[in-house]
Amino acid sequence: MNDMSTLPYDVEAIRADFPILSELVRGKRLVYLDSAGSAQKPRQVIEAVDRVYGTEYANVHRGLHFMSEQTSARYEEAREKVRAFINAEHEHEVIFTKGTTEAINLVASAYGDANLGPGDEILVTHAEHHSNIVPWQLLRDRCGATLKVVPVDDDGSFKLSDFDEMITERTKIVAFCHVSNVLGTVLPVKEIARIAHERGGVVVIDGAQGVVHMPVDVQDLDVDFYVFSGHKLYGPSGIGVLYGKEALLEAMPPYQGGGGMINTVTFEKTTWADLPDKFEAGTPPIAQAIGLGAAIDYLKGIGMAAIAEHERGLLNHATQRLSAVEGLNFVGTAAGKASVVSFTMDCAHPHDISTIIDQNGVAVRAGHHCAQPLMDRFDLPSTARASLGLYNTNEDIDILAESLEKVREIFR
Ligand code: C6P
Repeated sequence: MNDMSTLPYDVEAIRADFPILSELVRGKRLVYLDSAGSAQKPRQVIEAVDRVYGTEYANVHRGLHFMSEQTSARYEEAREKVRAFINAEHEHEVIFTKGTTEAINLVASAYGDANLGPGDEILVTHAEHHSNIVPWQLLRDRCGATLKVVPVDDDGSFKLSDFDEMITERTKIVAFCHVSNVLGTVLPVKEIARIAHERGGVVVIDGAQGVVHMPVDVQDLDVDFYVFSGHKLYGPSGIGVLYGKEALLEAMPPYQGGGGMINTVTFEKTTWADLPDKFEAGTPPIAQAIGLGAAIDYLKGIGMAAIAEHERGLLNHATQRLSAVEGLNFVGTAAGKASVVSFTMDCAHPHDISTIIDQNGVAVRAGHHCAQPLMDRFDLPSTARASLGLYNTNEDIDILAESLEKVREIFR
């Protein structure tokens, strides 16, 4: 992906682009630390979606009238923006889905059902989100394969040597997160793909928390599938991306049947449309895709490398400030982690932490983060999680730390 910005990082100017950040919560400044749950939207995205509905809306690829042609062009432009953003080789390797969850289910069904059988293995890590566990369990139960789990260490790090030991010639699918939504651990995707390919496995990367924090180049990583959600990438909800290598997508049967994905239909036989339409049955999320394109334009204007650097600074500050809070324990401290900070406190349950600091306008997520096996691994029912995004500041972190001190006072 080619970043366009050469300007210094101006977080106040960025914050001014996000209308919601000037909303007050219980009379206090909103300190939004739940971007891993869903990120806020800049006005450029909000206006792009508004423009679709206000000036150029019709169904796509179905009409020969002006509005349909306009909307279809904008929709396909969004696909090209996604292609460039992740450096896919071809536009038709970008399939629009509802989100990460649907994209993984698509691969598990369309690729998995056609290629896996009894005795084959699917490898996931212990740090996966339920979206990257349950679809593979469903596949396992349909086809008789085995689901194997690569461990994570006590500090949340992932050891390539563990993976290397567990992968076998029977491993057909390696389905790992790029970045853990709980631990912030960044997995060495390029090395994982190299090892998996040596053994004949196909690599599916859940990039929901990866693509938001760093530049992603799917050709350089050499992954077979890479999936992510628009709403975590400062774009609309209801839109996601499945990137897949052309040859794999070509060979896969459709995931869903319906309008738009066919070439010809008779009651006897249906033939499929070419990529990407074969995997986009029904009216797609049109305004959402165009909004995602606007989010990508916005991110390119800032630069993903610059965002990564800003977030590194935030993570350092958060690590330092929160370490000083008595009785606070970090969950996930792997080297090189992304700006996702999970923690517990010895004096209070994560739900109490979240409820109390919410009184100060501080939004964090508390719970199992849709990663129950990982909570079991750490023997925890839940954690509190502050996830830092491109618009956060050191002041946000200071307010979080002060609010946690109040939690300590209340529960001491
Ligand atoms: N994690 C979180 O608070 P969807 O819901 O399809 O957009 O994304 C699912 C998903 C898949 N993988 C990872 C690594 C994720 O973090 C998520 C979503 C949110 O952590 C909501 S549960």
